[in-house]
Amino acid sequence: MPLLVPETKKRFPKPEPWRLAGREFDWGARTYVMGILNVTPDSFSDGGRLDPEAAIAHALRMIADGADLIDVGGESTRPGCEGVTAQVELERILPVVRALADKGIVLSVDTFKPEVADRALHAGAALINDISGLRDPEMLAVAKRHQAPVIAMHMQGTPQTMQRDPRYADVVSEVREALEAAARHARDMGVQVMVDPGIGFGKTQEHNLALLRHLNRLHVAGCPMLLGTSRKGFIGNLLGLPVNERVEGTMATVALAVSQGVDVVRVHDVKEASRTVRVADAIVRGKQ
Ligand code: HH2
Repeated sequence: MPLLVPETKKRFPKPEPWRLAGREFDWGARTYVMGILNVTPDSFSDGGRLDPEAAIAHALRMIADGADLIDVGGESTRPGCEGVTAQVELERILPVVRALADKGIVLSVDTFKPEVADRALHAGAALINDISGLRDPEMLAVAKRHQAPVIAMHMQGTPQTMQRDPRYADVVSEVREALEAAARHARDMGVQVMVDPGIGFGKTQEHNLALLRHLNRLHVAGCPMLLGTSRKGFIGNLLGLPVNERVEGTMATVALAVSQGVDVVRVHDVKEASRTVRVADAIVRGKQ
């Protein structure tokens, strides 16, 4: 039986595999699961884990549940949130990054501040997750210095301004063009890049659904793609449910992401996502 290869992926060669903290990520072979570790008092669904010991324990649980890598964040980016200084962000994440990197866990650091990325990479993180889509040119310089890849996420505006009146003539084409530009920019600097359409960042309900419907059209040649839908507001809007009851809605998006060739899913509910991905990969990629 022929493998069901997502349409857009057929047009592109498989991205080259990446090596992160000694582990190979063979894009296209299967879907990888990124567990979310927010070391913040105010993240929208899992804030309140400021104690390093509790954060480390939670990360280890996610690894045991099947996470391939952990995304450590020290600043909430939920719409309208107050920012924190680099110093505060570093105090929150560095002890956690050091402890988890010592255990050989592959870590990304969720920050748009080059100084925070630099210190976290020194402490053992393997890649940068920049929700501002590489807006600060210093971020690529940091990545290049450490030979670390970056995740370039799409966002109009900033977390403080993004929810006000987002406008797109054609959201899918505009997000794809922005991702292509960010990827070109990173590659010109010699930095590996993963793209992410930035679900929920400066987008309306309709924008989010259109992007999810057309993930196939958002691939950028040679770049793996990450998707972050976990427990987000658009699921709550559809189901009328609070953040702690959005796991089934999240898993619907995870399965559909696999069918459209997404390479990494960023989730809070790792056990459920690992199981969903294994079944979806077996169907879509013939991977058992
Ligand atoms: N979403 C959030 C944060 N970082 N990074 C990428 N690459 N893609 C995403 O979709 C994404 C992200 C928001 O979710 P969360 O971390 O759960 O909440 P908060 O920003 O409030 O800490």
